[in-house]
Amino acid sequence: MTPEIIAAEFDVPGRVVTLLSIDTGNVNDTYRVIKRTSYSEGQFVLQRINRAVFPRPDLVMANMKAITDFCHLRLEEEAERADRIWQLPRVIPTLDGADYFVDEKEGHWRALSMIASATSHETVVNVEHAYETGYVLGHFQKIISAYPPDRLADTLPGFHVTPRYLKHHDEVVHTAEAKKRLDASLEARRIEAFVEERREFASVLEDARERGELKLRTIHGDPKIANILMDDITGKGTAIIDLDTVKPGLIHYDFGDCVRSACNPAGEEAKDLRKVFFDVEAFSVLVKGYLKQAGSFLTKWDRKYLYDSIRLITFELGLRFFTDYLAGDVYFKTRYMGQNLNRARVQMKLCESIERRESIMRRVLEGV
Ligand code: GN1
Ligand code: MG
Repeated sequence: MTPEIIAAEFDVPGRVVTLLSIDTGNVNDTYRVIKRTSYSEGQFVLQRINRAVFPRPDLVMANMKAITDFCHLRLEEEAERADRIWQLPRVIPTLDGADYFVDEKEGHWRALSMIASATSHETVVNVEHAYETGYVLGHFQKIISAYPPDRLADTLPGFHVTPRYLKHHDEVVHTAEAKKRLDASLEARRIEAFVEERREFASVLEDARERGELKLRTIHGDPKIANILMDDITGKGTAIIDLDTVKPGLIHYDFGDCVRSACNPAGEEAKDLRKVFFDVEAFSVLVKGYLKQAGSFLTKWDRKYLYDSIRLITFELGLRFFTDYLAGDVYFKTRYMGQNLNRARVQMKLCESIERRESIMRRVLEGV
């Protein structure tokens, strides 16, 4: 079945005009679908869930449906008092009323409503954008933290549990493929040494969780800057998208991921490493926006680990890209040979930059 035929299986009026591929995601296949009737046009997002990453797409969809229904109710309730119109994609049912469509090859497809007149950016474009990025994350966390995490399935066991990525790395590094790639590249060996030097640090959040200092909550899982949409008309944040990793986790995974992606002006795919650094100015503004919303629910312990979460999630993503490179590029989609190694280099450079700014970053986190 072609994506065009699958698009017609969802409950949106009209005929399919075209499908435009959106290739910014690293995991799922995503399309923008345009449908027309004789009097109007409707657009939505069509995605094939990556089965190699999400072995149980049915549970991903159950989580997504539960959390979006919950959030839509809350957003409606607060609409009168809100300073803006908050939006969140809705799961569009199939013509049979299901939350997803299964094709003849067991591919799982879903349709999501499109947030119109809003833009996603890979990097921070100005001060207001940095503030709004933190504000949107804090607002979303505030809403979903009221949703009991034990009602959600764990769709990706070990997701953001850094010691598990380290263990996986340790298995992969001994394979023939990894040895070949390490032998061939000085850069890969340099990253390998970088990982070794930070082994101890990898368990900082999980140790705090085991000690009971940090608790599992409902989290987004992937709140990188590109998943936070800015309203084209007002310039304010309006929605957070990409909800397939909503599940139980630590809010620190989200904070760290949002900050590492927003405070690297060169972006995740940078090729010139000299342009990669941690932008403390964007960071201090983002933190202001974040705390405006999140200040009310963060505990003393939550605050204590905010700095570590930024360093850790940056390191973790570097490690994930690097391990995938060593494994032969089996998890993240790539467009050129060596892309995962390059992505790893970017995150590790950023991690180094974060480490060098630790004291000022801690002051920013305490001072607001
Ligand atoms: C992946 O596909 P995308 O871009 O939404 C990944 C995230 C990474 C991100 C880095 C399920 O997300 O964890 O932070 O790439 N998602 C999964 O860009 O592994
Ligand atoms: Mg994602």
